[in-house]
Amino acid sequence: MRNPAAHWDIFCSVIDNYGDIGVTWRLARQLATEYAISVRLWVDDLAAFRHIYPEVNATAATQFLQGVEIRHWTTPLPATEPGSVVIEALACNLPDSFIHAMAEKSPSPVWINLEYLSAENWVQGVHGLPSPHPRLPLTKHFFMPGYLAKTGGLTREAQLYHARDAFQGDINAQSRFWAEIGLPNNHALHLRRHLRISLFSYESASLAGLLAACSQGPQPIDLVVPLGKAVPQIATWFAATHAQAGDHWQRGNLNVHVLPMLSQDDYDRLLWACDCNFVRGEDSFVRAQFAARPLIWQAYRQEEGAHLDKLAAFLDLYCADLPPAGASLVREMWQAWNREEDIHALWPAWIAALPVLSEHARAWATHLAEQTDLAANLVEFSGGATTGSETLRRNPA
Ligand code: TRH
Repeated sequence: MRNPAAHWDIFCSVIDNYGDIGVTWRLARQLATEYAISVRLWVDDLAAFRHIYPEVNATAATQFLQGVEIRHWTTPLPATEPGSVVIEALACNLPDSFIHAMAEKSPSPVWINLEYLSAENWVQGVHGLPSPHPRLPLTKHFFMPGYLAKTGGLTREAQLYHARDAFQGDINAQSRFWAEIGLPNNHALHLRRHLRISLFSYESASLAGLLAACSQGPQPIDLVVPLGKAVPQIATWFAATHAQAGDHWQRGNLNVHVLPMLSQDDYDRLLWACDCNFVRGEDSFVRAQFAARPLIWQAYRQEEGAHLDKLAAFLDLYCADLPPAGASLVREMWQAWNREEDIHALWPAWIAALPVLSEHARAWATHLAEQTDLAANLVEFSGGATTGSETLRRNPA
């Protein structure tokens, strides 16, 4: 039963890539599905949104998908009554007209500044801090996603681990999935002892070393690559003149399969189905952690190497419970990948360590599930978004 009185606005400005819309779309869906909140998601770039959710109409001013009202964030913004909670996601800066409408509302909306994810310690000191508006009777609150106790947690739907375990335990479901995306199914896979690895990365000087190591390795590898920034570089390595979804290239023991970008839910299935996942940025990184599979993360490059601080902070958390040999291998591999160094020499040790890394990845995913998720923390922080009528509570979904 939808709670019409509890109405939230989420604003997303697509900077570049897909993380901004990836993070906000996932959160909006969860709030609508699990808390019956009436969510209005404002997005300035609907064309980018379509890449991760093809059902989006890139020209519609308003559309309703998966229980979320999606509004095209145009400038000027049409006059709109703000919701009881307003989430300004990933430093997108709300339109002034909307802020003034918020100031006229009584009671004032709960104004949340949802920041980018970091494992760094300082995040705990900022989470929840108020930031009063200099002129208007409004206060914005910092809300920091994170892995640590005093943070807002991570977006994790209630049924995610159940769906993951059902899929990972069902070889027929996996075979159907591989067939749907145009790859040989599992039975053939097991006969050929192929490793399946997904790759979602930025351009990188490390890519050539990875491809060479896979090609020269002793085990056949299917490298599954959704269309994106790495594909042109991979095509060049194969001396292919062009690259498009459906292309397959092979050299030595390396088979590369180029896919279209998948829906977020199909991309989850790809992460669950593979033996190892290269991911990037924020949202694919979190989803790969939930997938309970070994992963290699490429942080989104930032000025003065700030992304390397984020990398180091996460490695401290992730490697804490790894056996020393595994911990140093993960640190070496991730740092080399983020510094765009050659990882050719590290690759055989990485492949040999997959059983240990897989066990750790599952333990890490289990650990993450002990943390209250971001949506639950947002609802609780917003006073359950009570609107005098009822406090929101999670649907069993
Ligand atoms: O696309 P990104 O590099 O986005 C980045 C990061 O979020 C970074 O933190 C931010 O500062 C920058 O944008 C502005 O990586 P990310 O975060 O993994 O987002 C990708 C989204 O695309 C994620 O929601 C997963 C989704 N996706 C699909 O839905 N289908 C696919 O096939 C693939 C490969 C990704």
